[in-house]
Amino acid sequence: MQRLSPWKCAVRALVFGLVVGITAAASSGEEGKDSSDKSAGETHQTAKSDKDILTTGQGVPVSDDQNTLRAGPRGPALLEDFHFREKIFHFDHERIPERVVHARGFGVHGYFENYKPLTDVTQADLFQRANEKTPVFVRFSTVVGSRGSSDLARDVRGFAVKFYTKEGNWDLVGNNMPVFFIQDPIKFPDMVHAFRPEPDRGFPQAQTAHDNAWDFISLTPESMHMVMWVMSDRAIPRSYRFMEGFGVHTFRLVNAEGKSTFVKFHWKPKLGLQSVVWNEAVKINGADPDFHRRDLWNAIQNGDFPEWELGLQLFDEKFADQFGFDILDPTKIIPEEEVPVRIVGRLVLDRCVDNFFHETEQVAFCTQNIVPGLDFTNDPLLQGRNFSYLDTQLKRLGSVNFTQLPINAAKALVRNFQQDGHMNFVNPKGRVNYEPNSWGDDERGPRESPKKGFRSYPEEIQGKKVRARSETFADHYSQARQFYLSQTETEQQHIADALIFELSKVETPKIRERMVAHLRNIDATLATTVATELGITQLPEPIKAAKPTKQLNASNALSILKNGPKSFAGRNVGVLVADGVDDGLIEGLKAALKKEGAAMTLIAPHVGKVKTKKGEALTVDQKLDGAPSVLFDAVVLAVPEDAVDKLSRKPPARDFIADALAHHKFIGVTEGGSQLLKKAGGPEKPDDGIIALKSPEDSSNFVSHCRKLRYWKRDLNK
Ligand code: HDE
Repeated sequence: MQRLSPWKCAVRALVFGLVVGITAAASSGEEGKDSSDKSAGETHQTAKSDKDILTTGQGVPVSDDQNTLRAGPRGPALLEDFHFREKIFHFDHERIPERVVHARGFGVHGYFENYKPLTDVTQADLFQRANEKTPVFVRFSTVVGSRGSSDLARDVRGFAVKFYTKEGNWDLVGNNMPVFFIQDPIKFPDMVHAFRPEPDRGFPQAQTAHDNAWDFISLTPESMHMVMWVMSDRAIPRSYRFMEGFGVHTFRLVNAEGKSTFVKFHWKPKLGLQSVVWNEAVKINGADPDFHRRDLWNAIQNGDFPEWELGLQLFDEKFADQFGFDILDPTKIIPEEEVPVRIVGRLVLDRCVDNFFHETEQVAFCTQNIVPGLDFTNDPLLQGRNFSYLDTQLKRLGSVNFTQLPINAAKALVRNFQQDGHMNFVNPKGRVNYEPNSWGDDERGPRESPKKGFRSYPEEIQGKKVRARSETFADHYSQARQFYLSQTETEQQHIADALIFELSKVETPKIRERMVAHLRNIDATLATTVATELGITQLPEPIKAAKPTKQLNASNALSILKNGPKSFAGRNVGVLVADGVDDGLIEGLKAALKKEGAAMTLIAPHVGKVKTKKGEALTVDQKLDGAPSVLFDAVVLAVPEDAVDKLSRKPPARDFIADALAHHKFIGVTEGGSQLLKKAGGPEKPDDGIIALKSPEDSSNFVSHCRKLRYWKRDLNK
């Protein structure tokens, strides 16, 4: 190849540049129109007016965003292509570190409405006036999986709420379970390491069904209560809209007189609680890994704004002193039967983000963000979190000025002498950047306010400096047993099944046995069931407990199924149709579901339209292959008789039915639907969860059955 001198190179580049430039200008088509008349046929979309001209980061108008600058159409790229270099440079730096836990999340906007003044217990501004609305941003999340993992992992869900109050931001960074695995924050890194993919192999992703997780758990007796929650259906919610939220720790409320009241925070979903079954969760993860975020997005876009009520469990020192467990221990609840939940307001989520990264990814929750009228307690976990969250945000967002990002910025006025640092967007005026100072009123800047400013509750503290855990934290089994015994039989079976599944994935026999040894301290039947299914013939001795298991009263509030919803609102029915579908039935179902506040999705062997019995064209929402029954709360087989034979030979149709049966769903059937059900392996004699739809009027009967959500009595062995 011919070598050129630098001078010749430059001239050549210039000439080529000119030639390319001229050719581009000559064939650039009409401004404001799309064209593909360039030599290689690529699409060029040009600006209609000055306002929509594409620019570089420096605001320089761009003439061609499809081609890099080269020495000749087939020649090497030119380094001087500042537009290309800037674009790629920016792209290369698009990612910020994902959260070390709770990486996968979904955030939305809304408001909190306070029902009545709570001046008796707190001076927090947002609770002072009836019906006052405070803007909020809420981020739901899973814990263990990475940002790209799937929504239906068996896991705790984060329920983090940022209240933009008039007296500053308050972050209530909670979970959908009221307890936690550990009692001391020093164990958090070990716990998370053990739960995350194993370090040598980098899997399994987003699950605890592996040796490291259960090794850690089985060596951590304090985690047993939380293990019962995580093995329960709470860990596989149907969607964010159907789960509770908890602040977990005991906090303090402080009123204007300085009186403190202990509080535990609860979020109660207005649509009621609902979970899926494990086999369903596994399949949803494949069919729609974004099931939870899509659900929330759809609900908000359709104007069905999900709501929760905020409840407070309020109690004083006297109660704390006589309660059977330490109120500072985050592995314990206070049963609602002992301290009732006082409902004080509602949370309404009514707006999706404009941009996922800017809002959901960049939101920075910190447990240390509290406002006057609230305070911490000495729950060790809470104290540890107060350090961790601020620290982690600096790592993720890269600057101490993350508080200035729109999603994190307080809506209250922010005035102080903090300055500079990476990416500071505040441009302060004047010469004063310290206090005290003796400058005049106009220049002196902000001053402290003993009256309005945040004051810590003056709790009396004394003690020796020790590394020790309080002996009042030592009962690790009583509430685990209470949780288990408070469940229905179906829910207890699910807990056993989950333990069996998870431990069956553990390769090391002694870890499995150690877990069974813990279960013996919780419930004898549970321990035996799990042991049998794991092939453990000789039950291990129970783990030596620091405190013996107490027999506590069952708490019905702990069961999902005992607190089933009163309505089917917010749910979705998958209706399988084919050419020749009955027009009246579809109308009947649509009306009945609309009245209930539920949705309907029409599914057919193909997308586009099907022809109804009356010859109308009915628009289909989903193709059968992409809409398995696991994505719906109940299903209807509305197929005409002449479609049965062909459909029954299609594997997706057979799976649709087999799964609906296996997951205890209510199934509405037309005559054709009933034949299809049998051909696909359904029971000869329909059970009470299979509802005949002989005429459109039967639709409301079907919907009233659906309110029970699942037909748990279905015997799957038949
Ligand atoms: Fe977190 N946790 N956590 N956690 N946590 C984080 O902060 C931590 C704990 C919770 O949507 C991190 O911003 C420690 C309990 C939620 O952005 C990190 C301990 C509860 C979210 C962190 C706990 C939670 C986080 C990672 C034990 C329920 C997601 C990224 C002492 C009450 C917030 C981040 C969001 C996130 C630390 C235990 C809830 C590393 C050290 C208990 C909902 O700071």
